[in-house]
Amino acid sequence: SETLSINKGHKLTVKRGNIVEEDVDAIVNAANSRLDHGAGVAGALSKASNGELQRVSNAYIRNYGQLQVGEAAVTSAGGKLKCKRVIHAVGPIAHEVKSDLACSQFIYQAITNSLLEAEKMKAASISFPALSTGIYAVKKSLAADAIFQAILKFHYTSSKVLTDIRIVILDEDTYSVFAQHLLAIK
Ligand code: AR6
Repeated sequence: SETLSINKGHKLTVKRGNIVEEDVDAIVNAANSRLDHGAGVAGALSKASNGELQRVSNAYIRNYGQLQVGEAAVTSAGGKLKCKRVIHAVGPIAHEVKSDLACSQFIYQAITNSLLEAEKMKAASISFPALSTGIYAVKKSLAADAIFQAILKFHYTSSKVLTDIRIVILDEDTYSVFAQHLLAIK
């Protein structure tokens, strides 16, 4: 894994692994607007929670309605996952967005909104997936740029409690793109 020390005691890490196994205060899910956790990160989280994450997500949708692209919503994790809460972030679908700029803005928003939710719940640690780079097919390099921009911007303007930010990626290709980007920031 690659780690960047943002400042005293604050770190940003890109690591290879299954996000489901993360022992952090909050895990961010790569969700869709309906919080319908079929495949990818969402499917894996839902399965690991024994279906509990889908049940609480259905309740969320009944109460508050669907999410927009770029939004983030918090639910409990259900008890089986190591984290207490899941932050559902909705990234853009590559072929539904007009331009690369719009795509990166939606990712930036989704990550920023997730960080704001993490701050509200006073999370000290959080694990993000490589949002939109799987089923949603956004260019890995574009997604990496937007995700790092959002995290660094947030860090310089707010975070006091949130000291451990991780990006956890299952596949080798996506991991190497994100690790290269982090090295470039260093
Ligand atoms: N741990 C870490 N990374 C993973 C894992 C895992 N368990 N599984 C996949 N990845 P995706 P999206 C990587 O498709 O593109 C779902 O059906 C994967 O290789 O999970 O935002 C939702 O319900 C890729 O690099 O998210 C939505 O409908 C990255 O995580 C839709 O997919 C994100 O892939 C969201 O698509």
